[in-house]
Amino acid sequence: MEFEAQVIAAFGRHLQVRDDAGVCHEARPFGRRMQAVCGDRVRCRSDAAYGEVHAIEVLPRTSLLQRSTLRGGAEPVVANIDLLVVVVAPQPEPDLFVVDRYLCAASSAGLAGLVVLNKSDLPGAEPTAAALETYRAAGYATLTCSTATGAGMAELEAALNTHRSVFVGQSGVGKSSLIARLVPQATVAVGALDRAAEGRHTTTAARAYDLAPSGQLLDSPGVRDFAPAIGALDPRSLGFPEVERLAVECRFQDCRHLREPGCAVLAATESGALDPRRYESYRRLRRLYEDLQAAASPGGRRTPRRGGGH
Ligand SMILES: Nc1nc2c(ncn2[C@@H]2O[C@H](COP(=O)(O)OP(=O)(O)O)[C@@H](O)[C@H]2O)c(=O)[nH]1
Ligand SMILES: [Mg+2]
Ligand SMILES: [Zn+2]
Repeated sequence: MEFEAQVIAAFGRHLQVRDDAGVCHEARPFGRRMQAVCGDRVRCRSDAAYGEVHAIEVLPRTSLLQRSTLRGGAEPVVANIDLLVVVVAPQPEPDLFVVDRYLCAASSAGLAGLVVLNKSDLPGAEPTAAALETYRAAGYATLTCSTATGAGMAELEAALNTHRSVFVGQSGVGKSSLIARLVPQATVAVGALDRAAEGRHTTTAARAYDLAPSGQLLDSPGVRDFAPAIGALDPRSLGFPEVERLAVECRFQDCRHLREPGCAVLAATESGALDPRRYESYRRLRRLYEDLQAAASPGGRRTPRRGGGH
């Protein structure tokens, strides 16, 4: 028998799918090349004789968040979402370069980006709030909340409840705590280290939670290092909205905004109109982008600089 279902959890090649009647099944992708991720809609075949369900086809995706492999290839992370929520907190200390890269991956996938500062109850929340201001100026939605005090939780819920969102961010920022508050019936492990998935090359594990009235939240494990898939990035801006806005004024159409004459991005950095840390982040991603392009091309270098200069 064949049926369609949504992948609601993916642990490598172990899938949990939910059919349109709401029944969940354990399933395995059929064949080595079939790669289904959380959020995917899949066509399944169940073999009554063996009690096994196979996902045999991934149905067309409305969106796909992808990351880069060390060789410059693209690896799917989650599918069919419309909003990427990057969670940061005063503790653990935010790595804003990783936040930037997630947001670049979001824009290359056509997703809106929301930056959430959680743990606003902790001292040290103010400097992080200043960083949020930079994201707001760039054009992203931002929000401050605390799962400990409940501050900002109603606003967060309102921002999410009609979207299909993915939560990303460093391990320990409170993604699972946020989900536990937003989806009270969910069982999530708060404080659990996402150790198995922290490396770039380990299996991606993600899980979907329903959110009333029509939203869905996808939890994804924390990663220390995230690079957007380079093939999907806009070569002109790499997904930085400020750079995209400025680049139309650059003298050269193919300006890389590094040291070209007549570069509007460099001019804006010098005048202070463009945040220097965001520009530095652009520069690092540009270097990683070019390294990975070289690595991915035939005869290319095999080991690009990791993390683009971390
Ligand atoms: N002070 C404070 N601690 C929080 C808050 N939200 C989560 N935590 C704590 O931060 C730790 C990591 O939370 P968790 O949800 O597992 O983070 P995840 O790794 O991003 O899923 C846990 O000890 C939580 O209790 C908050 O708003 N304020
Ligand atoms: Mg977690
Ligand atoms: Zn330029």
